[in-house]
Amino acid sequence: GADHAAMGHGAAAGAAAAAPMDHSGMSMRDPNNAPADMAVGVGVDAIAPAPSNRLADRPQGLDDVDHRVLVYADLRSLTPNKDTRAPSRTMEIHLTGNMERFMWGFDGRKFSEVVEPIRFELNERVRVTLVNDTMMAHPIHLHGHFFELVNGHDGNQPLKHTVNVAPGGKVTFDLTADAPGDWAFHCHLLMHMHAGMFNVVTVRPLAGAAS
Ligand SMILES: [Cu+2]
Repeated sequence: GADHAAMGHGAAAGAAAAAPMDHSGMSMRDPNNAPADMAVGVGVDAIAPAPSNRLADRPQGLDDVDHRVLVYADLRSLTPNKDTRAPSRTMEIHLTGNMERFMWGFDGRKFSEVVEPIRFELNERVRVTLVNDTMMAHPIHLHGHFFELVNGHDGNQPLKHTVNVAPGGKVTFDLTADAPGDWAFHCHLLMHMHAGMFNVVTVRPLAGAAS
């Protein structure tokens, strides 16, 4: 029920105008809330104005149940995290879509429009934040690696290869890019992946340092 209500609202907002406004006349996709290289075009019907960390929130469909619900903030790794280096770089990736047109992508682009993969240096330690600008949850999956969810359990951050990002939410993970090669990175709702919410993560030694 909640999903359909949210989707209906998104479709209505997207149909209202080329540059959708909310009921108070504010732009629903202010580029100031997006990374500079994000494509804010027809593939983006909204940009979250104030994305929040929702790792302690119950997921959709379990918000009203009267039993205890396990949430991401509860999870701790059994063994201490192996890579204790602080991230040397941060990156923000937006999960974007246009509900009415069933367009999905990262940073406003579907995979067929993407010209650059997401690049990591081999063994680089990076902090990646996923921002969900849409009104649906997206389980985002990276092949080849386990990343650590930044959920408050410093040193025992849970290891994941997929994380469900709540609507209007953001999730941060620390990644040690220790698997050289080209890896799929995509929403695990496969119709979203097929519609374009997909990119390649490329892990390479520094140029000139390759053996
Ligand atoms: Cu998705």
